[in-house]
Amino acid sequence: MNATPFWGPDFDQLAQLDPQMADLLLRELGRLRSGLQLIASENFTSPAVLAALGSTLSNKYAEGYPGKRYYGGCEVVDEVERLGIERAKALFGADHANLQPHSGASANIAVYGAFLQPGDTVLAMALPHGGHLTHGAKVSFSGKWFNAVHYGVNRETEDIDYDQMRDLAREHKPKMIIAGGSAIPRLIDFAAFRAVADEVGAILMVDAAHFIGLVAGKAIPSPVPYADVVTFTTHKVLRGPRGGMIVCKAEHAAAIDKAVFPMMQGGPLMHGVAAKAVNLAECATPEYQAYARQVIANSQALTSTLASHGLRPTTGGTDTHLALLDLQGVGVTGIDAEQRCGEAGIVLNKNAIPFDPAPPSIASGIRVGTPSVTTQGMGVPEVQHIGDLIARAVLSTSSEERVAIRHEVDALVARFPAYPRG
Ligand code: DSN
Repeated sequence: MNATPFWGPDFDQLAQLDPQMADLLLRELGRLRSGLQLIASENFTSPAVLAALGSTLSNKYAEGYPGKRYYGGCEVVDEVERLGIERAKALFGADHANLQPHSGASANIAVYGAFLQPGDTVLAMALPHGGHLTHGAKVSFSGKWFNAVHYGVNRETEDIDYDQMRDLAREHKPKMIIAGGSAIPRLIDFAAFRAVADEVGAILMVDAAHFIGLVAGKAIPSPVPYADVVTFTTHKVLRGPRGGMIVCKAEHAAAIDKAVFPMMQGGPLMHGVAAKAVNLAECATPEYQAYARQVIANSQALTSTLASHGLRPTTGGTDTHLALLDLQGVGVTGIDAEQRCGEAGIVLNKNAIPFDPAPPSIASGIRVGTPSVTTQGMGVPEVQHIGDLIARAVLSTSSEERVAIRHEVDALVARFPAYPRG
């Protein structure tokens, strides 16, 4: 076995103690290195973040918050968490930050817990139009325990239907309005959401999971000045460890902290909190800002190339790291496109498009994103090439064609390796 560690010498110990697991970790590293990773919500986090994740902070129970813990021995992790909180407040210009949510869904659950009672009304974007499960989908706690009302996109523009959102808010008087989702290629008008929330007396929550990295890199406008509370995951464009975070206005700080712990979670994952803090320092650099701008330039170039091959971008394009492509014009389903691309070494996901006639398990679209390939150092010429490869794979009719594309993918990623060998 070729044990090539990138996160520290402990890999050799793992390889000795548990070769079976070590082999699986190396296989996954090999998978990341060998294909094109275009899932819009994924990225390659740094060795420094991985080092914090693999640290002995994993051992520590630290229920509570810095200076107010339920366990002894928290003097070091108190400093870790304080450092992370200060970095988050500075990076996002926020009054308050909570780094403890284990995930984006946990962060969202905490916000419901902080502001709502079961049965209260929430207004959010419909999942089939680009929303999220935790925004009131029937199968989620949010749809089971709360009265969720949904706005969608305008049929013509395919962008958020702000008129519908306002009209539904006036009609249903939600206690909370949620902006954000998982497949929204365009910038969101936070001022419009704020105006409606103020008009009906609702809390405004922005779920910024997908685009917070672009905000951190100052490449797009921030929701923080407009929202009562902003939730996000830390592992998408932001490029941190897998996890969640909340920033909010000072007046909501106590309610948010109490909702994360003890209402929704127990002990924080302090290795994850440390890794989030490391990532926040990385995001405060000019290099990260250049990265965020390049993610968008790459996304726009990729989208234009795909459009030139007949893969239609919904809303006509993208302002962000992701695009949603309608494949109906080329007569291929989302699931077939995902499988064909997978065979060609291109990892992406099928995705419902607004007003999709196909069920979500089949879908009429695919979603592509550029966070990972941009981390690898690829620029516009490379993503234009990737656009050609995706189109060829989607339109391919034989395994032989897809094997030939796979060879071109191999050649491209060999020039831009993920986790380069030292
Ligand atoms: N699963 C994430 C995504 O892919 O967008 C959202 O939670």
